[in-house]
Amino acid sequence: MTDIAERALHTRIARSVDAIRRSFADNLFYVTGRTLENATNLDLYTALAFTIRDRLLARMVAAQELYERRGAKTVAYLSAEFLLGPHLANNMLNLRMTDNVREAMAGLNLDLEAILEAEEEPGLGNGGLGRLAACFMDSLATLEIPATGYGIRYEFGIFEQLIRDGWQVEVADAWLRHGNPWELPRQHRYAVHFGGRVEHYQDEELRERVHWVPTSTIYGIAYDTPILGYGVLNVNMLRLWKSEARESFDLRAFNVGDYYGAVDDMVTAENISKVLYPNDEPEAGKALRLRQQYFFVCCSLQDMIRITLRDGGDLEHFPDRFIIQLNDTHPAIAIAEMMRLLLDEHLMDWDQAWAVTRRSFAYTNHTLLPEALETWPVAMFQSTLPRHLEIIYEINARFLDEVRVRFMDEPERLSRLSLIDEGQGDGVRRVRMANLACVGSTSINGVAELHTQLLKSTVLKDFHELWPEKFCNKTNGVTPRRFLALANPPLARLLDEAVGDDWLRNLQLLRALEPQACDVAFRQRWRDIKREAKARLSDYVRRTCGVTLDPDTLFDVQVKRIHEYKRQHLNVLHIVSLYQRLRQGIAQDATPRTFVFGGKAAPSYRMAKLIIKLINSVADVINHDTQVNRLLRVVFVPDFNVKTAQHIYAAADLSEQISTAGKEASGTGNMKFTMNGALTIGTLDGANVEIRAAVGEENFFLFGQTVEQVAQTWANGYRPREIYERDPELRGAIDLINSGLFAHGDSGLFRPLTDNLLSSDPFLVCADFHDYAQCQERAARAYGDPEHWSRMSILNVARCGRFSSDRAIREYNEDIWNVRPLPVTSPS
Ligand code: NBG
Repeated sequence: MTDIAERALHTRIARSVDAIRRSFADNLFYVTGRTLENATNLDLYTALAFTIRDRLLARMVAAQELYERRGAKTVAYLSAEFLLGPHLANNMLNLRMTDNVREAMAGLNLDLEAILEAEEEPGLGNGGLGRLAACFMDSLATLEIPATGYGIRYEFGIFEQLIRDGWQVEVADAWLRHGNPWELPRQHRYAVHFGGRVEHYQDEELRERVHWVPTSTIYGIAYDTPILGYGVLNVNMLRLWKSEARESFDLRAFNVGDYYGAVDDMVTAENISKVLYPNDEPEAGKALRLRQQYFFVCCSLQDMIRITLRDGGDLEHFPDRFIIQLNDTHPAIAIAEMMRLLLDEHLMDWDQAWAVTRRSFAYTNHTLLPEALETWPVAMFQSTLPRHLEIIYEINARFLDEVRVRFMDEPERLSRLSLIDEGQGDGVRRVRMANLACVGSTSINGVAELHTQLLKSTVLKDFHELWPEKFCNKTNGVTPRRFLALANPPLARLLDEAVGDDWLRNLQLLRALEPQACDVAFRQRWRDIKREAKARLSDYVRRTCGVTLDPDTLFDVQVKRIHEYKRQHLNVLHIVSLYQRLRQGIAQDATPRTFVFGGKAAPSYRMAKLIIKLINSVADVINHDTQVNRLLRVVFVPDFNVKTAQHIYAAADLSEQISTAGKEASGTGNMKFTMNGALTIGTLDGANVEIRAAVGEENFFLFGQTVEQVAQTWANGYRPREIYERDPELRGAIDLINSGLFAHGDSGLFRPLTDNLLSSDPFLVCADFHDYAQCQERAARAYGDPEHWSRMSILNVARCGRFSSDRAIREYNEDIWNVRPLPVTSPS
């Protein structure tokens, strides 16, 4: 360890309130050029961010030096998305400096919360998949496992959502506009080629070799973000790639006449890392997306190879140095790229290269929705990555030979397993990325028990029959640091008091809460904390949406991407039917409720956007109806992201996890709610099944068809209109929507939605409506008994230990990665 790193690692002075205050004043002046008198919140934030960064750099250097010196086996987590959320508070927490910082700021008459609020969210992800990657990075560092996250430094992350007249409006997310104190630009820079053709030749030893002659080349530059473990000295790296033109904008490199040509090159190159694609959109024609995937994977693999060789290893032993986890198929092209690098650049022969490649990769699948399984048209592949297509054909030929030996005379099985979809439907041949990922990986996992089981029996059935030993389940988890300690400090303090403060590193310790569920005084404090969180959310909602909420009502919350399979419209139908009952005076003794929604819809997903409009329209009418609005309120919180989420989870009484069974791979919001003491109303889908088993079925509101029943319903010939005709509640709700009441008399506005429900209803909203409404009634009644409700809520928290991402990462490590933790220690 260098002297500086070592010294900085062990100085206690730097953490004192006084030192923080001095360092903050220095940074304010030298970084932002401001003084306390004229600084804005953004300036204060920047100064504080640099103050914290100064304190973590020594740890970062120490950890990276140790990993390098030991040649430590490292997890490379490849993901097109990392939805980190704000850094500052998280880093203060993980450094255990929050109290000192708060005191230092208070000494300057500054409000820490207002400063934290000024941080732009790095929203480099769409939803669960990207957030999972962020939780995993947090746990890897906390468990002292050497790891690097590799991804893309999008200049624009997920769009910002505004609500205008009830509709979603997308605004570009210019998160870097004020700079980013948390990233360190590096000198690592790798060439990435595209297009062109492939030449075959014989080398001196008369071996067949291939040379790719690309038409364009760009560069990837590394930007590192340190990821701190909680309560340990380890710091891992998130390495994100930014694309740049061939040369920096150097006029000498171009002839003077081609100035604009040079500018164009630069623009084209920089486009690659420009913007994150929203998901739930058709893949078709997104050549840029394929380029993005290849771009970050190519840089990442070159980086890993450089590190392996730097430390004196040879590439045959690459799998002893790195284990690469593919987060969904977005980085699956890495399998072909690894082969290309080993064959063409490092001159291995095929068998050796394939043996190394296969040992280096593991694949996580995150979806069962067929439309979400990535495929790329062969023609697009050919023109973008001709050498990779050739390699994929070769992998496929050899793979199918292997299959033929096992399953003779089964052409259909062969065509299902093939890496190429021959395009029976539309005549377009496609590369199947999931098949490539399966063939090139040592391990294939789903993200909840049910999901893994369904993978084995449906989408990846043929692969499971071929290689059952490759499959395993790794149920998702979420980090309690961000989603409990940061999102809900009062609850965290109560837990410290009740079970000691080790629970943040070992969530299973919350078990010790169980006896407290019987303690009347404890339950009262539990309720006080929940009420406080609801008051905070109400305050936030009043400031941001101008809607007043009553913290003494049941807070019923559904926040997640807007998608038909997640069935926000089922929730709305129930609200409309409650409204109708209240209007008709049938339910005046009803439990007063507040329904909270949040989530983004993909910009071209019309039905999802119409659902947002419906929620807002229903909210508008109900909230203004003085006859009912003491008992019923609805609010849509705009721009749901990690930052806004932290206001919401803590405040929920009831968590809506109501996807059609078999559609949600796992869900992770469900876990965040549970950790914060919300009870779940949910179907037997994804991780709900395991949450229910963990917290006890009596502490969970279950409804809806099971996976088997769903299949049966379809097999029987599903006719939603008949349900509509039979069920007066459902009919009433749909008719009320169609009456135009929520659309200023426009009875056509929501027709696409209601017609869809009555004709095909692909997600069985009508089939589950009655059961859902009844279950909602049970939940409302249970809420009417606060002592009972608090007991259930406490038990949910006491039993949520399994849903920590620490547990998930431990399992990945034991079963797939086998990386030895390497604690950074402080020499005494
Ligand atoms: C999502 C699933 C969720 C799951 C997360 C994380 C994709 C493709 N999949 O159910 O829909 O919790 O992944 O595994 O975003």
